[in-house]
Amino acid sequence: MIVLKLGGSVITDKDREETVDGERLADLAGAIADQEDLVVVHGAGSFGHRYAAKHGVSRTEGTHDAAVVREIHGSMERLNERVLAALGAEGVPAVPVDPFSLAYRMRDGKLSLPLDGIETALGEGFVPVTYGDVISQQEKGATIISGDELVVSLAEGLGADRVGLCSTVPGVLDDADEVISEITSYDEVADYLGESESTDVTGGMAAKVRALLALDAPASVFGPEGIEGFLAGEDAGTRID
Ligand code: IP8
Repeated sequence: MIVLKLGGSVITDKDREETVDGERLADLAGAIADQEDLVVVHGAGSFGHRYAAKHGVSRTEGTHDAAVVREIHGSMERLNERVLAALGAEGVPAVPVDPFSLAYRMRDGKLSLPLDGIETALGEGFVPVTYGDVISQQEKGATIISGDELVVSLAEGLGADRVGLCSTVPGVLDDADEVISEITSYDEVADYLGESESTDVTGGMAAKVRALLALDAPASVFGPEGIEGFLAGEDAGTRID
């Protein structure tokens, strides 16, 4: 099976509050249309991040304010609805998976993500669609979970064959802005990986590469133009293995 993340910056206009890039999302949904045995994860883009940043909530800084939790989660639900609608319009049997109701963090930050429901949905032919969100954490109230963390946890727990991250860039770039075709260790690329420029409470490319290197399954980071090739099993963007 495949775990595919649609980056928040890919499907939204990251600089305009709660704005979906409808054309881009429809194109991606079209590319996904015939894919079976797939879990989709999407990021927040101009939806969740700004509320999390406004209230100082991150992966490590929690909140006990329920109104803040509702604000962040509500924003992500609105984006999820748009993603589900776009996928549904292309005939993808997409169904929502709400991280706040499903997952929690233990006091040391470790994630608990039960997978029985997702596995059952997959077995019944659905395409579960989940997203970066806010979740409860022991002794911290609620903290942010990034889509990337979900990708890693889902890929490990579901025994994914392949993992794809559809990003705004065509792959991981070197200092001449060329796509690096393959990464096998973090040291190879440490010098090239900067931090994300827009409001992003969950870390940029460096964090993604580290997390993907730790996976058993091969992962690819590619731009929207690479999604069809990736789903067809071809090389796309940067392979991280
Ligand atoms: O865009 C972040 O998910 P990401 C989720 O995948 C929130 O990093 C709510 C900020």
